[in-house]
Amino acid sequence: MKIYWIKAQAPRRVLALVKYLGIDAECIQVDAKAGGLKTAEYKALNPNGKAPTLVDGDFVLWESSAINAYLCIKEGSDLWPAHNPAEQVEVIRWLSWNDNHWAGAVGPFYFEFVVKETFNIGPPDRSELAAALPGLKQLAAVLDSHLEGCDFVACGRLTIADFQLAAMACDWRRSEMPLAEFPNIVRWLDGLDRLPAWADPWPASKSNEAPAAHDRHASLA
Ligand SMILES: N[C@@H](CCC(=O)N[C@@H](CS)C(=O)NCC(=O)O)C(=O)O
Repeated sequence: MKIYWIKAQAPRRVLALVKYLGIDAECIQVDAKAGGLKTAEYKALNPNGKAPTLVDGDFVLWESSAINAYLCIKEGSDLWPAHNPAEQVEVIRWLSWNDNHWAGAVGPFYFEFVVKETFNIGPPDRSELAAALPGLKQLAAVLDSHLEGCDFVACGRLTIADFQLAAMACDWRRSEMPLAEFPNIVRWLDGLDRLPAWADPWPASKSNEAPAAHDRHASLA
């Protein structure tokens, strides 16, 4: 099984799960700056020209949440509750909330402070963010109240929804997201950071990494 990745938030969700579950995958880093995501060969796998992409034999899959569900099904992990419909829709609810609301609210901050630096496209422009503040605070209030007394977003345990929602928000301090006033979100993100697979999901070298299962049973306690 191959996973194509770049050092960015969407592939991070998948690489964290690969490491957390100790999956024996060949993780291939694509050189995005050299145009590696836009070659005809790569776009034949992922027509979006984005990462991550999973290739498992003849099966090709893109979109980090779908890849993570696939990996959990394959590994028999309840981070995607394949056999529990009530839990499944709970996870889908938060994946959907992320893609339709939360990602759009944290994204502008993440772009100004993280993406621009990663791709060397200039300094952050804070004037772009003023208009995004009220929307982010409104959604953060929803998430913060949901996380009251909970360490995880769904099902009372770690699921792929946590990796999905945390992928940009985890950089809130660096990105100047106004999350300090939302203590349950801060507690949740700090808890995730104590998972070695989340804190450092990146394979050690450019390709052919098989991450160890050393923290498969890590807890957030
Ligand atoms: N919704 C997609 C997002 C994929 C995506 O936007 N990947 C970004 C990195 S976070 C990328 O490959 N960007 C490079 C580019 O667009 O050239 C997923 O969750 O997999």
